[in-house]
Amino acid sequence: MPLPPFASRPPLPRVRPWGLAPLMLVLGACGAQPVVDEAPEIHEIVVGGLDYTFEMEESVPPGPAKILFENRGEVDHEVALIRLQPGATMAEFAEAMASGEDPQALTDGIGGILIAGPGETAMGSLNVDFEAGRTYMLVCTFTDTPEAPPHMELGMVRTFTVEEAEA
Ligand SMILES: [Cu+2]
Repeated sequence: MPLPPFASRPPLPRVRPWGLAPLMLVLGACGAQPVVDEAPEIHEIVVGGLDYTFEMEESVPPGPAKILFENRGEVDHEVALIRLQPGATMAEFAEAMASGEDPQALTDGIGGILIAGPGETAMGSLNVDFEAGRTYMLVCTFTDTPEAPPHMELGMVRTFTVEEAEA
């Protein structure tokens, strides 16, 4: 069966009152992970996007993980994975965003972005190596109309922690 032409897909309405461009600048801080001989177990994490919240575990084990994104809502959603600086909080991040300040100083790398339409699972996945004891943040910056507040202001922002490494 031939695939439908890509152009037939209606464009996703997407308005970003603030871009993730500043956060992209910290991409380089993520660093490459060394290749090891023994393949470690990859923890699969499914993030659910609802109108307007994220569903996932409160904490995850350290080490390699694969993140999938399921949109369980009725509007388009994204999930951006951001690692916070040690000690930085989601509240500080939200405050910086709201006041128009650059929140980059509070972040320590972005793991990528997944996008999914209503009822869909994002085509790709994020492969990350979770650092023990760190706090990561999920955020959706989409808005439903140009006048509407970004989803993060409606509740689509949350953090989760990575468990300490086993002694
Ligand atoms: Cu959203």
